[in-house]
Amino acid sequence: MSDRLLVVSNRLPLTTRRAGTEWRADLSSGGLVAALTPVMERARGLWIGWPGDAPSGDTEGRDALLRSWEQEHRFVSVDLPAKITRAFYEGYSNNTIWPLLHGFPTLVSFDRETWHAYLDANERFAAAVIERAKPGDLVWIHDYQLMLVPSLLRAARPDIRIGFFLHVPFPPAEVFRILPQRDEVLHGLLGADLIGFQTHEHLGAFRRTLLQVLGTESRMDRVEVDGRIVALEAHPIGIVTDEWEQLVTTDKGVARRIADLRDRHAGRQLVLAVDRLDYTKGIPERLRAFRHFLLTRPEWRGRVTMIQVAVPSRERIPRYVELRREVSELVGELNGELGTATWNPVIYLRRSVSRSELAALYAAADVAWVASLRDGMNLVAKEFVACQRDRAGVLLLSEFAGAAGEMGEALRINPYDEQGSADALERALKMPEDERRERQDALLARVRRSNAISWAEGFVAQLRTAADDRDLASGPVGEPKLVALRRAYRSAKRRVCYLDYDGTLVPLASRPADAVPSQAVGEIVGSLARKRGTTVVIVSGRPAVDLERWFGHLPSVWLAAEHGALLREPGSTDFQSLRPGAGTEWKDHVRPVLEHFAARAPGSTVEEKDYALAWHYRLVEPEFGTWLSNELGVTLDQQLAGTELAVLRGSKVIEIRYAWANKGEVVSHVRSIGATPDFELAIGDDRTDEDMFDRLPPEAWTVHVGGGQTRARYAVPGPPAAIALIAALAGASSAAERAAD
Ligand code: GDG
Repeated sequence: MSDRLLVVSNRLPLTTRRAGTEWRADLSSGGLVAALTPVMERARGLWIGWPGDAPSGDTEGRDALLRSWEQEHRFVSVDLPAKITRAFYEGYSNNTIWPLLHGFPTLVSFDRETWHAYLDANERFAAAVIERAKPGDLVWIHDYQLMLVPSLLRAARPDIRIGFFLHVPFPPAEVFRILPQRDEVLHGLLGADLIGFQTHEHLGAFRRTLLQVLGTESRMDRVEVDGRIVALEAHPIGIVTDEWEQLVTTDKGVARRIADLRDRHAGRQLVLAVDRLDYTKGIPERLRAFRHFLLTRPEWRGRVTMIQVAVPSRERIPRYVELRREVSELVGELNGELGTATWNPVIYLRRSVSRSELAALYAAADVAWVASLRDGMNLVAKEFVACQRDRAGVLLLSEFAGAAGEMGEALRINPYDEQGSADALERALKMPEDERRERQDALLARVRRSNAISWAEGFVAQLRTAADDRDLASGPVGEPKLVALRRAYRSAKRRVCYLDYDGTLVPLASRPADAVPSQAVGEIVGSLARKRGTTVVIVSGRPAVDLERWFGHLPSVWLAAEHGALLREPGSTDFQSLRPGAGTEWKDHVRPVLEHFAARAPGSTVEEKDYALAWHYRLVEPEFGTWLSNELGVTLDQQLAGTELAVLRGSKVIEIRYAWANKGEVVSHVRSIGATPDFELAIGDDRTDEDMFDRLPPEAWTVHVGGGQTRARYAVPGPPAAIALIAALAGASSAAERAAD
């Protein structure tokens, strides 16, 4: 098995250009290149991406150049025909997905043609990987331009390991769902073994979107799709801290520039802003806040200068052209209005500066001001901290940048709040040195520790683990061997059998009232319960009255109703709450919501239990029912956030109950009483039964009933097989034959 790393990103870190009759290529030195180079070298990696131009006319020289880059630098070029490049890059990627993921729905353009170009380009990237990948290779796909590549690779090459990292934010579900191709894009991502996000907030938004759009439930760190586990992770990117620190400490040119900047601005504090010219970065908002600062605090005029570096970006998209004009106007007005013959409030550099110049600016500034309206991470914040080293400038950081989650010692601002931002700026400019130093030391230590190298190595290590574990929970689980099961049962002294009811002892029925146990089933469970040394626990979501009616007469059985909210011990005639004192007043708030949904969906009903409420929609037209159940689930999730209650999505039912009322708790409770059993069996058919399987030790006989995903060790096809299995233990063969009829 190969273990190489194939990095896939929209842009290769090189740019080709024609110089006279020759072709040349320049290597770009971004943070991603520096972060990935060490892991790429160790893993004998390849970098696959677009070189940034379109082949036209005589391409021989260019082809030869690209081939040589592939051999020397292991950069593989994916060529995109000119006719799709624009629609793919400026169209769907930057005019649809970018504003969508940054939460600017009004800027999202919807266009079938650009979607087709996106699909086409993603197929080309995937094809380049498919052609070169060897079995076992790790493929790491970067960012929003390539969200379909994971599933395209999964379909063609299940033998490789696929990771995806989203550098930009993931928006709230309400925003993402406006995308006409929302299902395709989500399924595209879910082809990966690992999906990484910058922050837990983005990860949480992705999970809520899966639920709301696809009806797919997930856990904090994983989602199960088509018999696989897709690992989910918040994995914030860092910078190559050493490089920046070295630039400011050892590079003579940088030292000269720093001295020069300080000299020229002697007697003034410098406030630095560095951004791509993008509407997500809050450039106009910051300029307006700076104006407000100078207008309301005239004593600062002449004593503080803002340097704004704005790198032009995506200039063929009208919104960016408009922004460029807006920023120029704002700067012009501000300087015209408040500047003097010897001082300009803003120095505006609308171009890219060299890395050394940037490092000098970071080092010379007193304050860096990050005003992003939305930002995946924001590396500028981290680069400033690295370059300041022991100088201890102050960072103003937008709470909407991913970096805010990690950089608690910065002064947090809401960039939409002019006055709040101006107050924070004044605080920064006046901050005493010991406070600045304390904040800077903590920030620097963290920026050094969570750096780009550890980020890249961590992601790759996580991808290896995720891919190794992806099939653990799935794979065809076989039926248990009855002979072995019986032998284990007989040789044990203390046995506990946990039996689910609906879908296990009786087939699922359209109306719960119709799912009554046959006499034969009653006999089988009865004879198992009467066996010496055997404890039977009926664990069901049903209300207590149902279990009481059907199994109440049996000796030595535990009855666990409402998923364990209510328990009846053997020998007792009363059900007790698993958590005495749990209230039920919440039902008065939730019931009207369920009734509202029941009124909208003919055929659906509300069921009231002692400690739970449920909305059943088995009889509702399937598509409408599923859609409505997603709506209800999301509404309730929001309403119940922070309470002890949980929303459970079952088979054609949404149930609200206490989070502690789950079948896993029943297992723990029964196991906490008496000696540890030497034989344990649990049989169940739905998601709630997985909690039992999880809580039992690995050697327990866990049996899933029916098809689909499970964490049980075994599976049987349906209730008749489940009953046959129980009968085999109970020695109730004649009843079993009747039950099968
Ligand atoms: C995306 C996400 C996420 C800027 N001006 C110059 C220059 N830069 C460099 C900076 C920094 C980078 O560009 C900008 O990175 P950001 O993180 O601030 O923002 P995006 O470009 O939008 O990046 C973002 C990032 O991906 C990584 O995951 O943090 O949230 O939007 O490194 O130094 N570099 C040079 N001259 C300049 O004038 N040489």
